[in-house]
Amino acid sequence: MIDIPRLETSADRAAIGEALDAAGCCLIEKAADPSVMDAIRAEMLPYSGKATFGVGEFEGMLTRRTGSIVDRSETYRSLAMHPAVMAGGDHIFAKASSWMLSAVELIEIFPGQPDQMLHRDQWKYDYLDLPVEVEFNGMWALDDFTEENGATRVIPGSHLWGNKEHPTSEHSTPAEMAKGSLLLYTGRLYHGGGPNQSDAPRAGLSLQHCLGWLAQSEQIMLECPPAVVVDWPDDLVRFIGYKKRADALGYFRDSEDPMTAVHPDRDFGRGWIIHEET
Ligand SMILES: O=C(O)CCC(=O)C(=O)O
Ligand SMILES: [Fe+2]
Repeated sequence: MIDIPRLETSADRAAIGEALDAAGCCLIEKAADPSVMDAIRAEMLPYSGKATFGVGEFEGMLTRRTGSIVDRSETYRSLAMHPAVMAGGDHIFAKASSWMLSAVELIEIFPGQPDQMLHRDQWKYDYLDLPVEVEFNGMWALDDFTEENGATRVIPGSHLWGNKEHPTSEHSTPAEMAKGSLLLYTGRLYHGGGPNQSDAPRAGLSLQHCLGWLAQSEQIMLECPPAVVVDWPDDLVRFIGYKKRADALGYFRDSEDPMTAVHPDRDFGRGWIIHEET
């Protein structure tokens, strides 16, 4: 097994692309200040405190998942388009018309939670052995991630495998990282939450991004309707889905741009052809 490529925050876009091609994952050490992680956690506390444990083994009966992060956490919004995320997504989806945010989830693995089945996130799009990457995901460490507290386990290089491999935990390695670090990985990489054998929960902010022509995992646009996003930067609003996703895909009303729903007084043009991100 190859090692997880570990990059400095100063790594350029090409280095991130090369690491993802080679390993299907990479880790950006201390990509954000730990205080930013604490702020996200504090903003989510009123909601995570009320969230319940998973109902199935995959979700984790001792794992708490809290969503709707984009509207609930202003601090996350400032991080959503982090340069490393954009570099990775632009590289993985280089041939696509567009890509976008698909889901953001606070995942807290509590003590006693056993390891999660190793899986490929893109199995959500049916159990197809897709020949291309259709998802690009990540995990912000809201705590220090250690093998003991359930650091996400990955199999570097497994993005090139097929669906028939049935890897077990021994084939994987824990993505140990300091608070504020960012693990990036593709939709075909085998990975899973690690077992928490410590005495405190492990919190991570799980990110998912997908090709523009796929359904988002989370109904982000229902959570963030036009009245909620009206004062947000245009690039963020587009990133969560208010955009034409490809030619003739994702238009609003009479071939209008979905941004018209947010800003009826502005002119975003009409027509099916998209001119951005092609
Ligand atoms: O919490 C983790 O470390 C990973 C969780 C995960 O991969 C998933 O739920 O799809
Ligand atoms: Fe996963």
